[in-house]
Amino acid sequence: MPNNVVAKSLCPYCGVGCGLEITADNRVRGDRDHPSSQGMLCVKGATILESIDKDRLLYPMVRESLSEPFRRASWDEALGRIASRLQQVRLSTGPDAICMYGSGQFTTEDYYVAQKLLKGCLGSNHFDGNSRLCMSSAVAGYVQSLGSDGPPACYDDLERTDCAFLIGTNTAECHPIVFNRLLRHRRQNPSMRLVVVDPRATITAQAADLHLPLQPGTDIDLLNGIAHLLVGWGQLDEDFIAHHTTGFAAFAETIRHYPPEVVARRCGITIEQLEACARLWAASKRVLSLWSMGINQSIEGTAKVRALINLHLLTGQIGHPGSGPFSLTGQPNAMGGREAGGLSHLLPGYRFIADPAHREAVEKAWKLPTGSIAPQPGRTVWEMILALEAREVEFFWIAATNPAVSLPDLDRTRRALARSPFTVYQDCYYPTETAQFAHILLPATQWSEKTGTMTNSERRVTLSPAFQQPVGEARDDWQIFAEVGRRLGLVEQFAFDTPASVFAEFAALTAGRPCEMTGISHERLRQNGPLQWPLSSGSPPSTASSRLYTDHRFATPDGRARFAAVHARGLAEPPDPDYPFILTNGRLYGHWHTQTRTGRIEKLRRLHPAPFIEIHPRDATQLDIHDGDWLEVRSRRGTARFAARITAAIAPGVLFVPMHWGSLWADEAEANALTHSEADPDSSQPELKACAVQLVKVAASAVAAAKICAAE
Ligand SMILES: Nc1nc2c(c(=O)[nH]1)N[C@H]1C(S)=C(S)[C@@H](COP(=O)(O)OP(=O)(O)OC[C@H]3O[C@@H](n4cnc5c(=O)[nH]c(N)nc54)[C@H](O)[C@@H]3O)O[C@H]1N2
Ligand SMILES: Nc1nc2c(c(=O)[nH]1)N[C@H]1C(S)=C(S)[C@@H](COP(=O)(O)OP(=O)(O)OC[C@H]3O[C@@H](n4cnc5c(=O)[nH]c(N)nc54)[C@H](O)[C@@H]3O)O[C@H]1N2
Ligand code: SF4
Ligand SMILES: [Mo]
Repeated sequence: MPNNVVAKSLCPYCGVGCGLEITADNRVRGDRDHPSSQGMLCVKGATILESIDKDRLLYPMVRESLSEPFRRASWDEALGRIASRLQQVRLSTGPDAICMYGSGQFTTEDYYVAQKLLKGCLGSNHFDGNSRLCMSSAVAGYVQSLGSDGPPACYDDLERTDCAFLIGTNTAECHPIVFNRLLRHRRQNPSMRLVVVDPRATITAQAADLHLPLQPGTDIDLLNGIAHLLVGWGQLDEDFIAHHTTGFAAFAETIRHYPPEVVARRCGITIEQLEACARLWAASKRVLSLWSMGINQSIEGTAKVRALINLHLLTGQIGHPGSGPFSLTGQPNAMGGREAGGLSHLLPGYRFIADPAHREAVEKAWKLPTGSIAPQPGRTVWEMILALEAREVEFFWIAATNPAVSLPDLDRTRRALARSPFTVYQDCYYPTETAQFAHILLPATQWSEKTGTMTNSERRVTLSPAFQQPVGEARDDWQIFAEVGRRLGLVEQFAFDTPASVFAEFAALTAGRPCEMTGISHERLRQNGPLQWPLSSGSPPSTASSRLYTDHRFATPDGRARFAAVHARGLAEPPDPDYPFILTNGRLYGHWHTQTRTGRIEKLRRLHPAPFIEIHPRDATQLDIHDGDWLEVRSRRGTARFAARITAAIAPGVLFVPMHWGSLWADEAEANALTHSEADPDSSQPELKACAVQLVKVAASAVAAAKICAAE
């Protein structure tokens, strides 16, 4: 370690997973030795330390009902209340009344102990993570097409591709270091091409060689349309299709229905744009496709992912350097969450609750009697909201996520949260919007104060060590879960003394699984630096990048990847005469989600001082809207107000608002006051990216009056 560096760590924001160095004078800089980021860093990683000591939740707080103020409590009292309530609910109503909602901002160790507590000890599979809102369509798409979850590509491929196909990702703002690596590669290899498919001319799209500004929700039309052209031109890898895939005939029949004129019309692009895009797929030896929420957050998210993977199977572009489908993971440890079984249908080691052999293997490892893990998958987070409405939940535990801002249809969400008879909320900051729905607040340590591992998008595990003292009485999430397990009587099962021992037990459970990590331990990570899975205990730790399926044997029972025959269904809530606009939403470079950290950093607040709504000049002229005018946006579920930003970067008929401003940070500017909860049938991921809205111009004085009323 360089001598002025006190710790090497990992950025706790996005799934790029940049390596950080903390210097003796308490600054953060990029770690040049980290293979994923090679010393680079964006503004969020660079400023992270400034948020650590602001507005922290310092000690446990309790209250009997939501109408009372909180009072400070000891850990002993808070944990005692939790354990006795859990015991009481378990013995009276049963484990189905117990739910936990966690997060891709947990470490793998936190996730693992939470699974053991809920699914093992309490017999409740009702653990879901906010990855349900984020990566679950990618997970379902990988499983259905390739036989297992797990992104097949690696960041090295960013520098080996001939054509990067970016669809539904604003990589420049949301995965900046991935984007930097792509741009650097293109500077050195001017023949490399960058294609961006996004209804908005984002910063990412502005850098593209070809931007397809498609109508929201028409990705499957586009992807099937590209396949239609490739097949028509004979641009397919027949050998690969014959030996390594199934389902080609049904796929070929489906894409017959996507001729260019139909596709171009539906997508709102020209036939020339479509053909130019298909020609790039045909001409490039190595196409790497990157995607994120524009694909996943859709009622057909899984089918979109599969339609994209189809193109890779059609052209044999997978398992080679520089090519393959590559989901950009949102949160820093959504990957680790999937590995540890952190969704309501999963168990650790990429196992499934529905599979009896998988349940048995985990029960054995957990030294629990056969049948301890319930056979039915648990509730997804939206099903938890519905169960709260129906008063079926008697114990609700929320940790490391802020659902009173980030779940869809907030009016309904908040009413459901308010119905919970007992909610524990475990976070680092106070206040957050969700705290008002809690009966018990537990202060959690966060990045810099706790040791744990996270896995980034390229399957690389990095150790994030504690290098400073926890603030107040905060405790690590995994420790809190383990202590509750011990109080419930499972002393042996929860006898972990260090995060390294938690990781060791988890890694043992990955033996022989696609995400094998038996060759990874805290000690090896300390000695060797970040390591990619799969890595078995017999293999030497290697820092070389790895990809999956290099032998073209896939994780399906017959070893073949599966083509999907999927038709486009469009948006759940298309525009109509009453609600004529499509509202989409997303992220800004400097802010992170609900601003719990970034809203407390001066530099980032100055970078993005206020929410706004983007509207095309044509629509603005029609409605006599000028830059800065206040607009009320109404959907069937709620309203919000934003200052207009007129820009041709958005398609006519489409509007964009940032997702970052919850009720703590602005008056009535919540994207999710407007969104709906319709979700993908396979992944249960809600279509957060699109809903139908109407626009009403409001006088500035009306906005000011509303603000005064709200303040009173
Ligand atoms: N700065 C910053 N970076 C982040 C985060 C953050 O909060 N702030 N969060 C992290 C997390 S958890 C995530 S999940 C990722 C998200 O990363 P991204 O998915 O890149 O971010 P978003 O802005 O949510 O949405 C991406 C794009 O989808 C487009 N889109 C909308 N509808 C459609 C459609 O129907 N089709 C297509 N093709 N595109 C569409 C939007 O116009 C938008 O530009 O970012 C991660 N990185
Ligand atoms: N409209 C709309 N809504 C969206 C999206 C969208 O694109 N549009 N995107 C969705 C997606 S992809 C995501 S990922 C979600 C994100 O939504 P959330 O998960 O609600 O957002 P965050 O603000 O990241 O909340 C994380 C919380 O965890 C806390 N925290 C950080 N570290 C720790 C820790 O170590 N322990 C504990 N206990 N707490 C910790 C932080 O203080 C913060 O309060 O939003 C979803 N909602
Ligand atoms: S790109 Fe992502 S991981 Fe890297 S510094 Fe920025 S927020 Fe952190
Ligand atoms: Mo996400």
